[in-house]
Amino acid sequence: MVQEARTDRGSALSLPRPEEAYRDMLRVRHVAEKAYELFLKNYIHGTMHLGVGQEAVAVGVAATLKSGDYTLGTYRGHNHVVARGAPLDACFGELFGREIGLCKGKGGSMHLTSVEHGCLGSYAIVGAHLPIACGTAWSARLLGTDSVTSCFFGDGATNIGAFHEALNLAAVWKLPVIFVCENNLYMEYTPIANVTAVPRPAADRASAYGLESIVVDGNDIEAVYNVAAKAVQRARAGEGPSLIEALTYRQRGHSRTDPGRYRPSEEVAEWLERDPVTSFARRLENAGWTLDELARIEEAVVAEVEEAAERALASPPPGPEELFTDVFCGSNTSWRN
Ligand SMILES: Cc1ncc(C[n+]2csc(CCOP(=O)(O)OP(=O)(O)O)c2C)c(N)n1
Ligand SMILES: [Mg+2]
Repeated sequence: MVQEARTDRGSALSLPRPEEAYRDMLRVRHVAEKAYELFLKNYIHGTMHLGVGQEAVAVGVAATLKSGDYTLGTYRGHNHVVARGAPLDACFGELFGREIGLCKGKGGSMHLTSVEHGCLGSYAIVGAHLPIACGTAWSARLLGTDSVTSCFFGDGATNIGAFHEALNLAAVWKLPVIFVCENNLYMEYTPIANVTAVPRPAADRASAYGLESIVVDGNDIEAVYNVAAKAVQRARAGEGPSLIEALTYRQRGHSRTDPGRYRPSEEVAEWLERDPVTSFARRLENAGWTLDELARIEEAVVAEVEEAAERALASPPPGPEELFTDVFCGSNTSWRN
């Protein structure tokens, strides 16, 4: 039986554009799946850190941002750059080291960057980018724009000095930045509790900087959207930073060399049950989308991802003349001025 689309669909959801958000979550998920397939075929050199299972954090926050807002993330950064709308062929091209890549193939998986889409870098040094996020937020103040910076990092970063320095500075200067800790229970192979004095690594430290303690279900895109929207509004109104701890789970190992066997199988199974993409699909179905429609949305995204990967594979590696371009920032680079 063909289901009829309901006319009031979506009215019970708190996300403004639920279908778009679903499409973005699927893009993020299928880019990761395709990247994994091509990694196994040796198209991606070095390692790669996937954010499969953490899509609701990236997409939920991105849905609260507008053009001109900044995003900084970690080596587990594909999700955030795709969620901000960077072209998929350029994302794949960067992973494959091709000319079409976001950084002409010179950065690779851990350094996806797209200034045009507000993505001011993915950083492989744990915690290093939090003070940089203070800098981009401070630049908005100096330039008199209403730009907000979103800064994503893992639970492990909360034990790094730079986390505390950045939080303190942002609070003292009331900087327009939202710090988002993606608490996925592990820092590489180490469970949080083994090396952290408090159970909630970010939220339990918020009061040290005069900030509200915010914990959110990071697998629930609506919940993420709601807390992020409030934080962004606060930042734009000049009321200073927020620190959000999003509880989530990386469904795969830390990087491609890690099968993740140190995790109890019941724990993995429990989190797979709470997969953010399928949970949101169920919610859309309850809100009036038909299963057919949801399937068609996914088919279209899969086709889009396949085509983007093909285009990237057809692109050549950067030529030797690119070796010294974009290495140092020239004085004519508009985003620095
Ligand atoms: C300053 C620094 N120390 C150690 C490492 C090695 N390292 C890479 S990822 C990682 C774990 C970080 O865990 P978390 O912040 O929770 O992020 P997740 O990988 O879970 O997203 C470590 C220790 C590093 N890259 N930088
Ligand atoms: Mg972690």
